[in-house]
Parts: sequence; structure tokens; C-alpha cells
Amino acid sequence: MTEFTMIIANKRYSSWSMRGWLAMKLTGAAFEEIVIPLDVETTAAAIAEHSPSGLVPALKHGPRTIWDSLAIIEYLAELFPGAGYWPEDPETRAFARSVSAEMHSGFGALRSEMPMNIGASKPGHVHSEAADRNIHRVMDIWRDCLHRFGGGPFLFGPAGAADIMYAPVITRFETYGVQMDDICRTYAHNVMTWDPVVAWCEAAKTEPWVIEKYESA
Ligand SMILES: N[C@@H](CCC(=O)N[C@@H](CS)C(=O)NCC(=O)O)C(=O)O
Repeated sequence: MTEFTMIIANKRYSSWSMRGWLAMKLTGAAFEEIVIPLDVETTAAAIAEHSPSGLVPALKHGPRTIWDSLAIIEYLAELFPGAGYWPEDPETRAFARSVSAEMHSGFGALRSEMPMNIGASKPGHVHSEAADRNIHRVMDIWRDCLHRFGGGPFLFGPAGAADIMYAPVITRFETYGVQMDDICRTYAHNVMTWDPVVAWCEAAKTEPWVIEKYESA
């Protein structure tokens, strides 16, 4: 029995779950995981047993439940101050928080038109101008962070909260064949070869569930 339980949905499709799970992995602490498949008759009831919002990820720690990916990151950052979620320098930390919050609250067109679908390959995917603007804004953020804050391997040097926020976007870029320049491609490669991301993606590809609405996007 471990102290922490992470409740997530399908690893193939649930980008917010991926963020919560990667955040937990960054601690290095052991945790149980409960995977609730999305889009089946029992989904809502199963999530409601764990999460007051009806959404995952949710983290259980003793009597506490923390839901929402960004709240989970902040909670774990307080519990594990050495894990490196946020940069130490206040100005850099403010920047990291801004780009993380921008992901958490924005990029609606990219998220709805290009759902996460790990293992799928849809090169030449046609998307709207709004999604295209989102894609370019994401890459501007990456270039800006890498230029200002040390040049990698992750956005602020070592892997942290901002990389966790953008990791599911990188899997989308891979799925939908988004063209990247060398700087963004190198960053994307660094994230995709980060051990926790590798583990998540390998597990995603072995899941039995197929959700048609995401497959036909
Ligand atoms: N703002 C939330 C979003 C969570 C969210 O939308 N989770 C989706 C899965 S990716 C969910 O639980 N959906 C429930 C359902 O489709 O039944 C967060 O950051 O954690």
C-alpha cells in the first residue's frame, strides 16, 4: 500500500491524466494508479467515486483529494520542493507559471481538433486557422523559453511543470505530423525520450479501448 493514488483515464487519449501522472512521476515516489476508461456506460459513476469535479486526474493522498492537473502539480511541488517543478529564480518561475497556465486555460482549437491519440499516425491532418495559430503560439513559447532559459534539454533546463504541461501537445504534434524547426524538434525529442513519457506512451499503446470520436478526428 502506497501513500498516493493517482486516478486517471485512458493513457492513449487522456491528456490531462498524462499531466497528473507525469507530475507524480517527477516526485520519484511510489504510487498506485487507477485507470478509468472514458466513454463507456460506467465512466461517470466510476470517476464520481474519486473526483468531485467528475473529471480526472485526481490524486488521493491520505484523507486528501486533489483534482485538476495544475492543482496536483502545485500540491506535489509543495510536498516535494526538491523535485524541480518550478525554477528557483522568481522571474524565471513567473515565466514558467505563465506558460503553464496558458496551456492549462487555452489552446482550445488545438485541443478539440487534434485530440491526443498516442500511437496513431495522421500526417497531413487538416485543421482550422485557429488551431494553426495555437500550434504556432506553442512553438513560439518553446523557442522563447529555450532561448531565454539555458537552451534545454527542457524548457527551463531540467524537466519540470511546464514540460509536463506541454508533453501531451508534443504527442499530438507527433500524431498529426506537425512540422517543427530544429529547435522545437530537438525539444520535442527530449520530452518524448524522457523516461516517464516513454513509459506512459508504451502503456498507452497496449490499452484495449478504442474511442471512435477521437480516432476519426
Ligand atoms: N482542467 C482539468 C481538465 C480535466 C479533464 O477534462 N479530464 C477529462 C479527461 S482528459 C475527463 O475527466 N473527462 C471525463 C469524461 O469524459 O467523462 C485538469 O486540468 O485536470
